[in-house]
Amino acid sequence: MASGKFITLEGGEGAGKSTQARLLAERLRTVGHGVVETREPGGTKRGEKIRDLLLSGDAKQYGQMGEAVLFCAARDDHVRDVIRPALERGDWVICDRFSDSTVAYQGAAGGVRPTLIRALNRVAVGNTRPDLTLILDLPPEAGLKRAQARNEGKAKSDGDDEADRFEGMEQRFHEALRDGFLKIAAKAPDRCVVIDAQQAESAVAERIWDAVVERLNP
Ligand code: Z5A
Repeated sequence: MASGKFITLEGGEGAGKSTQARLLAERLRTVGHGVVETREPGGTKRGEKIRDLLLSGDAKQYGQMGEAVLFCAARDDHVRDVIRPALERGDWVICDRFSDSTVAYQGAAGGVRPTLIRALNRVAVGNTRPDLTLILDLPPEAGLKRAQARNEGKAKSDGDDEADRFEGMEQRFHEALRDGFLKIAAKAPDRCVVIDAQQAESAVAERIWDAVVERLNP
């Protein structure tokens, strides 16, 4: 039934996903597509409440499995209320993180068994799977430095300088995360394209546009 296209951006902290999601949406609009920009966790009022719980660290007490369930509960709501209806209208959906983040964060880096993550994602996602996933790859130190610089800038303007729940994890976690995303890409080459996110913003945007043109012919 769906006639729009579903693109997800994935990767570690500070890889440039939000920046590139915005640039890609602008470019797709200029060629005449309706575009819905959204993110996970979140994307709906109920999902944003779950996001607050997760990113504040309040959900840490439930353990990695409990957090995986919460990410997937938010995803289920998001897919039903926002993503699927937009695709059915013929819009293009650009989502900043999606199911691969649960595979990488709670699975590869967090230690929840892959079969459990797959089962949760199957329930939340159903047939609404991405047409294209852009995996923005860069060394964790570089991404964390960018995220930190952005947080410091934000702290100056709104007085909130906290790193979120996952930015505060140790180096080993971020290495496992990067490895997890690269493994996802290697297992699903028809859906995933790895983008070198160390380049300048404009160069990353061009590489992303090339991938979108090649895979989805916008
Ligand atoms: N999470 C999970 O564990 N399980 C799940 O299933 C899901 C999510 C869905 C969401 O946090 C957290 O939830 C996330 C994973 C977890 N972990 N954390 N932390 P979020 O939405 O608040 O943040 P994020 O998704 O991790 O993204 P980010 O760290 O905020 O960064 P980003 O979106 O990839 O990057 P950005 O904001 O576009 O750029 C960061 C800074 O770098 C900014 O100042 C830019 O101007 C700059 N930038 C961007 N591109 C460049 C280039 N190319 N060169 C130089 N500087 C750049």
